[in-house]
Order: sequence, then C-alpha cells, then structure tokens
Amino acid sequence: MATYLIGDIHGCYREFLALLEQVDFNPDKDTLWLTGDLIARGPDSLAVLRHVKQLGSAVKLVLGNHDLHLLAVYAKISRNKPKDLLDELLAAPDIDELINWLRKQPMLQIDDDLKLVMAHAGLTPQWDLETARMCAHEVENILCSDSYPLFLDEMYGDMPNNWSPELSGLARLRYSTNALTRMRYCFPNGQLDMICKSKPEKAPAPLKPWFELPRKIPEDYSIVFGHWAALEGQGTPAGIYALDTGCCWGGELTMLRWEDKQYFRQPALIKKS
Ligand SMILES: [Mn+2]
Repeated sequence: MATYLIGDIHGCYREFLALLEQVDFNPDKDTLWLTGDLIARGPDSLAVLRHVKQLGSAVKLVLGNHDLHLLAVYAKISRNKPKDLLDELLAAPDIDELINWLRKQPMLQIDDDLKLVMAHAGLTPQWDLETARMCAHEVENILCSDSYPLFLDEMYGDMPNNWSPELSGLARLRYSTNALTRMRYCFPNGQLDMICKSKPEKAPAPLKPWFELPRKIPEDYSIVFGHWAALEGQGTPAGIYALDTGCCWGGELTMLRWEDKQYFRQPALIKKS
C-alpha cells in the first residue's frame, strides 16, 4: 500500500504507463495523486483521460489550467489551439462522458492524516487551510452545476489578484481559480503576479515564487504542485514538492513515492513517426 504522486502528464500516455509499471502500481492497494493538466500539448490526451478515469477511486487528482481550458473549448467558449493536440480527444465517441467526469474533479486535495496538500499551481500565501478548502469548494460547486459554462466564460482574466474575504461572485471564483491553477509569483504582500513566467533567478524584484513567502497553513503540512515546468523540480523549500518536469516539452515525467520520498523518473519517449 503506497501513495504515488505524479506531475503534469499533458497527454504523455506512454511515459505515464511506464512510471506505473516501474513501481508495479496496483489500483486495488495503492493511491495515485496527480497534479493536474492531464491533457494538452502531448501526443495522447485521450488515452490519458480514459485511463485515469478508469482508475476510479485509486486516483486523487486536481484540475489544472489546461483541464479547465479543455472544458471551455468543449463548451465552445474558447478556441481549440492546434498546438494543444486535442482534436482526437474532442472527436472521441466518449467525449461527453469524459468531460462530465473531468469537470467534477477537485481543485484541491487535502489529506489531514498524511498532512499533505495538493493543488495544480500551489497554495497562495494569502490563504490559510480553511480558506483554501472553502474557496476550492466554491469553484468545484459551480463546475459541478449545470451553469458551469457561465463560469468558464468569466474564468479568463488576471484580476482581481488580491485576496479579500469580501470578494464575491465571479470575481472571487476567478481569483480562486487563478491562485489554484495559474499562480507562479507573488508580490511581498502575497498579491498574485499573473505575468512573470521566468525562472526564479531571473524574476524581477520584488516578485518571489509563491512558496518563498511566509505561509498561513500549518508548518507540518507538505504541499505538492505541478504547473511550473521551468523549475525542473528544483529550488523549493523543505516540505514543498514541485513535480512538473516538462515531459511534454522533452523533459521527463516525475513520480514521488510519499512513504519513503523516493523519486521515479521517466524521460520523454521519442515520438514514433
Ligand atoms: Mn501544466
């Protein structure tokens, strides 16, 4: 019985399977945590989505910005960009079923026994654990409801970028979605910067990676996130794990076994022509 955590899969199905094989993953006994962005950019988003869905309760995942974008493309709110390689998925006979399953997945995972928190981009320093839980639930609730396209239509945009308990309606949902799925840098007060994408050593002052700011969640909780491939899994403080290592860009897919903190890696496989 083990807990495995894998970074952004982005349609890299063969690498995903290879990792599961490396540890002889058993869905009846083991648990698989996925940092989100299951799809887009890589060659086989359809197979990834079908496989993860079929793993059922063995999987704990969170939605990433690309997963939300897929929901918007499917709802005809956003454009399908050719570089995302989603045509096969969007034309699949089971697309309705896959989309309805995907939109009901969590935005945040918290395991109070393992003292482990996972969100696609991380946890904004402006939230304590209870606020994070509440805000994630608000986004999950609208995604589960029939009016989810109305939210997806208003989801895009960088503002508001400063948390306040007084935020309400779509502005509040947009802040929460950006914090959970797109955040990289913050200003010293914890306000989100939604523009800078450089590596930490090249980021302009006074921006800091979100994980370098003082946090409001308990010291004994660890945080796992994906989203930020440029980190290459490096440079986070103790107890914060960056798992996106850019497999779809030719990097590798990274898996962490929680119990002994052992890493397993699968380099990107060359596409067969
Ligand atoms: Mn990603």
